[in-house]
Amino acid sequence: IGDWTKIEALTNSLENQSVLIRGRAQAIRAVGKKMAFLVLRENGFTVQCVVQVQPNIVSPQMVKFATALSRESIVDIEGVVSVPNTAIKGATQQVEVQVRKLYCVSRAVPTLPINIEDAARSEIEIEKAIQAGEQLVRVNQDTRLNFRVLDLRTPANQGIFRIQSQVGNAFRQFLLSEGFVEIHTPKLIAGSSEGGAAVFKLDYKGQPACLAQSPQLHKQMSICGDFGRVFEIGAVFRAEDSYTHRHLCEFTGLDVEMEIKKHYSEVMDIVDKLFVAMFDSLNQNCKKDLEAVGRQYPFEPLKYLRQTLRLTYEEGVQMLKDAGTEIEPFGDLNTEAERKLGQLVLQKYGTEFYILHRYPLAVRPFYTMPCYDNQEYSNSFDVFIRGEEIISGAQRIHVPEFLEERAVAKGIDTKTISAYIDSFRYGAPPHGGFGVGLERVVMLFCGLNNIRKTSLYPRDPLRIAP
Ligand code: AMO
Repeated sequence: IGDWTKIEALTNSLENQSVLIRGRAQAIRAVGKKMAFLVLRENGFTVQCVVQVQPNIVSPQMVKFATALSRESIVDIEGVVSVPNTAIKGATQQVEVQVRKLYCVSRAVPTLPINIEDAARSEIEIEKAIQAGEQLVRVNQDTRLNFRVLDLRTPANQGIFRIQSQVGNAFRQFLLSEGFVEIHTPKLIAGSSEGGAAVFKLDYKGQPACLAQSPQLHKQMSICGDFGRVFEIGAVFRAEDSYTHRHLCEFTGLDVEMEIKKHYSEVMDIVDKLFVAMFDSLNQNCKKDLEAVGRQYPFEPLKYLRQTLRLTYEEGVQMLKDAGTEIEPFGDLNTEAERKLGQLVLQKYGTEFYILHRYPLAVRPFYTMPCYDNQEYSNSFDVFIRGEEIISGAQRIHVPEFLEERAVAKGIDTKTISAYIDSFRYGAPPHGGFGVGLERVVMLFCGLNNIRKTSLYPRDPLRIAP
């Protein structure tokens, strides 16, 4: 047995050569008793394999065995590459493999809860198939998520999670190159880190505790521990009762915290450079994955500028007002207003990625630094892709007495965060940071309509399995 060849690498240049391949049986078709076609799939690439009776090489039993294989079984094949005269439909590779040996490595059950080919079709393809009178099962989201292991095998899902991997990779690479240190903060903590009630409570050996709503407290404390610039990629837990397209009960947070010399714009500078580098790297390194996603869920590439647009909250509210949408000057933007502003920004500035800063203080968490010139506003920002929030960030209050005062004003039990507040009593540099939702970045970059598509095994108020 020689080296393994990837199905992706099966091209004309290998004509007449022996190859050894492994893949899943995507489709099996018998032609009488002497011949069968087997389409094998590996990483989204497919090849047609021909099992044909040949004296001393392929027996009628082997053809029978191939015909009886169940879809999605894993099969090893040794065979010879041939180039047919006509184009091959239903396979990505335009060569065939004439099978000499065939082994079933792992057998799938005969009836699958999801047909992968049906699950991989776009809405347009489904409509066409229905019009053509084809029998097909529309696979709904719940069924996909219930049988996620099968659903993940579609080319679009393979693409989505490779893109997700590249987002994390680009985030890490960029920050390391800018002198940030990767940290790992505890997920079991004594109290809420964001204020508010959306925490999963648990019993920690007799003490009340909860799952961290963010690494907020400990990433700031790490700045007090003199790391200067830190980041984390980790799980974030929110017990929100949100049944929306963009909320999960557990998501992956990409968090940053850094010392500031003069102004919170230093933090926005990092957001700007980081995301332009990330989008560039996705467009360069994930071309095939983006195409695979786009084939099932068509989308336009994200429009972004080389230098990210920054608007103040006041400017955003004014744009909305000018377009006839009334907004509370010191309230928050609701989803509809955010989307509307996204459209207005695209029309005026030609970008779908921008920063909105100087939010009203009243709508930001207790640890947010008010603006020096007007205490009704704060040194904070949100960042949007296609009119939806992907990042919140701010300069933090580093004066312990003031921090405590703000926490009390927001109704927070300061006993549960006393170690956090105390860490500012030993000298604390001015600092700021931001938190990004990984699943939201992938969802919005790819123009997808639901965050469950970009979470490997999503957790929402109704789902904790698989
Ligand atoms: P915030 O609560 O805005 O800020 O969260 C930061 C980012 O995380 C994502 N996000 C979510 N994603 C999926 N499901 C949810 N339920 C959910 N909630 C939030 C969003 C959001 O922009 N500590 C601050 C960040 C900071 O200031 O550093 C925080 O957690 O993309």
